[in-house]
Amino acid sequence: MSVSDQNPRGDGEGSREPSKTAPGGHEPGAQQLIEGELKAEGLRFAIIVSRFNNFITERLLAGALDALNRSGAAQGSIDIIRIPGAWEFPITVSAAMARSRYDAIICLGAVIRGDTPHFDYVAGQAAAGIAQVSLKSGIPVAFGVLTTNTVEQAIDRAGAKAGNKGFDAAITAIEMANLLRKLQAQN
Ligand code: INI
Repeated sequence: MSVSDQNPRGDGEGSREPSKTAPGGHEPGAQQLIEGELKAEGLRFAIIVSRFNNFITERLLAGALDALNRSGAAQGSIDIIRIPGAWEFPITVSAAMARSRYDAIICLGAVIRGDTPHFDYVAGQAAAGIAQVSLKSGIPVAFGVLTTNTVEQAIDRAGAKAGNKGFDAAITAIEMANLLRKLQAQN
């Protein structure tokens, strides 16, 4: 049941007024719920995965593929693009978008803090650059790039104690691709 089907008590029972339904399927003045389904059928994805800290990023990739396959992604609908490190995400996302082939892009990487300020430059520029190209193109980009203080924290987020952020990023990509399709179709 969508929010627009519910009465003010939110239980879907009683008090629903008949015959005021607008052509779009919702009552005039009522709230309309717009959200993306978690179904990957008919969608095409690029997964961009960095080799740096690959003992972590390969686990993120396994999680992302698991999520896409379990959500119904078709064979041949997923391209895997490998890059050296997180710094290379923005330019690669931009080039992938230029192919006009993908409904969503998933970035998977691991930036782990060391003894120098290198971490801050790499993590900061990767995040800012990815956000910038995504906003410009209108294609959703899921940020599955770990930024952690320790290797243990990265392991926890790559399939151990704290789930798998690659899986989570792929689910987000599916939802956002479906949501943007819907919003664009309603224009
Ligand atoms: N790249 C990462 O993906 N993670 C890191 O933790 C990292 N550190 O710490 O240096 C890293 N550096 C490499 C960088 O992304 C570029 O590939 C490199 O500077 C070449 O442009």
